Amino acid sequence: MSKLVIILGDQLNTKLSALEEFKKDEDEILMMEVWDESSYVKHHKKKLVFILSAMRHFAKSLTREGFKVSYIKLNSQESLKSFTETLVGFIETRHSQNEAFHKIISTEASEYRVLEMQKSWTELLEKFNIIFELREDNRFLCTKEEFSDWAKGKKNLLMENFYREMRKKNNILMADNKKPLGGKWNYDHDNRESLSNKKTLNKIPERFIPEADEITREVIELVTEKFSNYFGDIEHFYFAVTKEGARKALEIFLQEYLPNFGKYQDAMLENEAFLYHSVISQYINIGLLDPLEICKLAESEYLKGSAPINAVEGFIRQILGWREFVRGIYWLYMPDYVSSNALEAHRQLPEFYWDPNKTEMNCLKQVIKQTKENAYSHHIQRLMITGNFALIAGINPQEVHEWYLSVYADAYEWVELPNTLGMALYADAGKLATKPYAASGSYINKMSNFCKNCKYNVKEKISSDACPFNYLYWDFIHRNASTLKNNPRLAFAYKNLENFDADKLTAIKESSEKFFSRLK
Ligand code: FAD
Ligand code: DLZ
Ligand code: SF4
Repeated sequence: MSKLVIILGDQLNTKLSALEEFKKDEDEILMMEVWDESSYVKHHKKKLVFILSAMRHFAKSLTREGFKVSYIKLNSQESLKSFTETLVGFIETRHSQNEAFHKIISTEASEYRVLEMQKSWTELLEKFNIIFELREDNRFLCTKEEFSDWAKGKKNLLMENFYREMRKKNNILMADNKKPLGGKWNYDHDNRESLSNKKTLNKIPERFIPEADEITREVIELVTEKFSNYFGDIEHFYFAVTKEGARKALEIFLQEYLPNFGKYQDAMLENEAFLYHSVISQYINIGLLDPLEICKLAESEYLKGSAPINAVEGFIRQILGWREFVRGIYWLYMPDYVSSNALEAHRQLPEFYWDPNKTEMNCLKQVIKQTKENAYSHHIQRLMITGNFALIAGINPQEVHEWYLSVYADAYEWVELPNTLGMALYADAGKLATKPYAASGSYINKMSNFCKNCKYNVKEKISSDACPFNYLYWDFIHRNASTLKNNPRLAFAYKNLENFDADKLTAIKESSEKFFSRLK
């Protein structure tokens, strides 16, 4: 009797724990495309094409390597609503053909929702006399247990401290004397240059775009037919869908973009969605790239002298530090985390998040337009434009969460939720970030060229053509004083607020009210 290994859509890697001890001559793999996974949020069409095409390519490469694979396609009879129903249907068919599995193995799902489902399979499969084994996810550098051990007894969980531990544990950018290479742990201060007035623009290299093959074209047809009402443009699909393609994209990034990654990490430009970012999160999150290998390759660019320390350290910190840290936070606080709303924000998500033509605020229009086109926007755009607006306008965190989970090709709840609820909205009362990332128009004007083409005036604070970020920022600070004023990182803002006279405060409130009354 053989074993069946289930591989989920974001587990596309042959080093997956569920595949350990796999016997090619006896065992079998099952991969399932199911309706529930396509519809738990209305995923961006490019995200759907990416994941379904990558799953199909992975199954094909497994077959080529001699694995026996059963693959259930979304538009086939066997594909049912959920993983559970589809799995049961599959086992029943095999039983009716006198083919039985004695054991089913799976790697823990990356998201709470699916992990709970997997946990129910032990009892379910007993009825079929099948043992179910659920293995730990080995695609992360810090286990859930290690993270909760690290967090134990700490009043505040600081990413920077966690990151240093990860550097030491994985021996990345470390000198022999256990000190950081280059002398400093963190070069963030060197990473805040703007690009808004630069000739350097001409030098941003062209992006690598692999050609869509027959499998991808078939998935594009499927998504066009079945998910036409979902958000996002399907045209100009540009993601790699194989391990080799993702690796090529990474190598091009390391050679052509990494040297400038640090310096311009926070910069934003109209019509330049990617700048010097790596655009690889979607590949790492589904298993096509390995996080430790990426960090080592980036480190070697520094050791070879091809990229400066601020760029390499900054890039590695995102993967070894932030990525692992947000996952740790997710598992430490789920399931309650998803419903947090510390700032009691209840306003509904404005329509323009789904249709950029419905706003005249150019920064929001441009970032949402890029999101619609690419299923991508870079970190500062997510945090300081769409996130910042949702924060200061008091948009309901659960609605914002659903938006971020839908619109980006790299979005899975374990990584999206802490970034949205914790980092962008401070809805978790500071479990992830030490302060809310609230900012007025002057930050956006400093870091981008969006304000040059905006109907609003970024220099104006309150008048009818004033940039809404300016008065909404102070309205936010004032509105949330009881919760935030003792935060030492906001001391400067609250000190300023104290000096506002009553008329100024009234004008801020009135402009904000007026803005909100027009917001749909
Ligand atoms: P780069 O800027 O080139 O960074 C390199 C890599 O570092 C990324 O590929 C990613 O794997 C990792 N990384 C960087 N920042 C973070 C972070 N804050 N958390 C976790 N990993 C990070 N990232 C996702 O992968 N999925 C999401 O659903 C997601 N949702 C987000 C929602 C909000 C509100 C915010 C503020 C951030 C979110 N991020 C998310 C984090 C980050 O914005 C993306 O990882 C990054 O923009 C991906 O683009 P890139 O590959 O070009 O990254
Ligand atoms: C995101 C996604 C989608 C859209 N479709 C599928 C699918 O049909 N089959 C599958 O195995 N995985 C899919 N995924 C990824 C899963 O949602 C992902 O594996 C879980 O979210 C992990 O918890
Ligand atoms: Fe955005 Fe204000 Fe600048 Fe317009 S003026 S682009 S709304 S920051």
